[in-house]
Amino acid sequence: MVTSSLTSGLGAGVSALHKQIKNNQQDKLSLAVPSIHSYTQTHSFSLEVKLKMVVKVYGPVYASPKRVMVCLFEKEIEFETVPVNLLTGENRRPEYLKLQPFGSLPVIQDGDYTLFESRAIIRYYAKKYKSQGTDLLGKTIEEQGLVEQWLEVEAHNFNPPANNLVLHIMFSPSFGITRDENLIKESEEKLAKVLDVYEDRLSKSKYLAGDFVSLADLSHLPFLNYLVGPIGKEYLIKERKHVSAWYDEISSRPSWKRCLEYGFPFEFK
Ligand SMILES: N[C@@H](CCC(=O)N[C@@H](CS)C(=O)NCC(=O)O)C(=O)O
Repeated sequence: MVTSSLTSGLGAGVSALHKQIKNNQQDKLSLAVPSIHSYTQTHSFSLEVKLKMVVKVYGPVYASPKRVMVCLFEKEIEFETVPVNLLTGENRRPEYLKLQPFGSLPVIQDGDYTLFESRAIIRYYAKKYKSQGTDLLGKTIEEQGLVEQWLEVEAHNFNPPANNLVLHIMFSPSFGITRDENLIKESEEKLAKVLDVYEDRLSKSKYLAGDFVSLADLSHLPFLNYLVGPIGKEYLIKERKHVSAWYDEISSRPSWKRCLEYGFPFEFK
């Protein structure tokens, strides 16, 4: 989206720019704008042109992009989404691989700044807009350390078994993966042990890093949502009182409800 405001006389170049802005209401790439999120240029003759670049998030129906989107909503960062269909291999096309050379979702584009890896993206925006929207990083260095600790736990302890369950129960037919019952059983056992640690932690604090919601909590939402929904593992959450209360709390945030409106790769109840 491009916005402009003019307050006085125009030079020829500026007039041309204004005309171009009017012709490019949606910031098409033909408009030579600076590569930053939001830009305000004030000219000596009181002309103010505001050019606003909207963040693009690729693949909004999938889980890892939703990890990014929930944080963007919390940070009140405007974004638009670009559909990418994993099931038809759109993520293997050369244009997509230029943005994300491993072919995974998500990737974001912010002007000409491109970033992939969902947790790198959420850390980037939580730092860049620390004082805008919800502070998701913690106030003190100690709080920030705990946010980082639990974000790492999500990535390395929670996500691998949860991801195996999702892949083998939900996606195996569409991705041509042979459903591996042993892996499903083993992953569920691993995940149950991880959730026992969470139960203990959440009996002592409302959220993972303390009494404030953070990146660490929100980062769990996409795969928790699959577990309680299409994967049929809701009992893993519900049978743990504190984990259950935590899930209810974070999944009822308006930011997450807005993510759900973008839909899923498959229809499910
Ligand atoms: N570590 C990556 C993992 C992303 C990921 O696994 N994305 C899935 C969608 S939720 C995907 O793109 N899978 C297809 C593929 O990697 O080829 C991140 O967090 O961004």
